[in-house]
Amino acid sequence: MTAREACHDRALVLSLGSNLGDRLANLQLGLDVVGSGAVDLEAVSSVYETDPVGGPDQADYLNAVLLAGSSLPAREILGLCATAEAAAGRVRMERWGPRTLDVDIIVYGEQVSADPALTLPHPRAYERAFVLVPWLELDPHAELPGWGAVAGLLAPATATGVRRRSDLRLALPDRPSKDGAAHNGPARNLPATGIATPGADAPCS
Ligand code: A4P
Ligand code: MG
Repeated sequence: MTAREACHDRALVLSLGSNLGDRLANLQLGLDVVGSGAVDLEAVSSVYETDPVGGPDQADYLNAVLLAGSSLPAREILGLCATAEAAAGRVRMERWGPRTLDVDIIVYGEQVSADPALTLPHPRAYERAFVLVPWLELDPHAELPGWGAVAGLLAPATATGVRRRSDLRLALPDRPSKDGAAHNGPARNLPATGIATPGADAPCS
């Protein structure tokens, strides 16, 4: 049994994006804040430099995808995403406009929702190469509920604006040792999430 099967109900796919300020540091901060809650980060993709999609004329983005597991309600995960964005000093000016950090929930288990406040799967993920390319890197067999295989969604032409930056890297927080006794990280200075994460430090039940 994997750790996720033992501890978490659902597989979580998150996307990170930044095109303002220190883009790499913003993505790392987002990863750290999300991983400081009851979200078990399992893998992070390479960092990709991507042409902006939609919105005003704006700078290129750095994008990455996280694979995780969690048993939190989806609303609490959305709250963690908002906390991460706030920690990076995000200011909302216009839709699809430049941002220090965007953290979106792409998929949460098999959950499907049409609620505008939390739409699952993410309503535009199916057509966004800046999400699909890093996700496929981590999981070549990834499936987007309602859409099918991610590999089948990614038309070669749409991936042209997505360039892997092999010189940039995001780090996952250190994980507990196998006996559960030691925990080395995350070592960075994290802002308080202000979000209740019941059971975050408790053994799996
Ligand atoms: N919301 C609903 N569903 C979700 C979800 N699954 N995950 C709501 C996260 N949020 C979700 O988001 C607007 C509202 O969506 C929130 O109130 C939330 O409750 P926002 O982050 O405030 O604003 P936004 O990101 O500008 O809007 P939107 O429509 O989510 O934008 P997208 O579709 O995420 O696109 N180009 C490149 N290359 N790379 C990028 O990362 N990102 C965008 C944003 C545009 N172009 C880009 C990139
Ligand atoms: Mg967003």
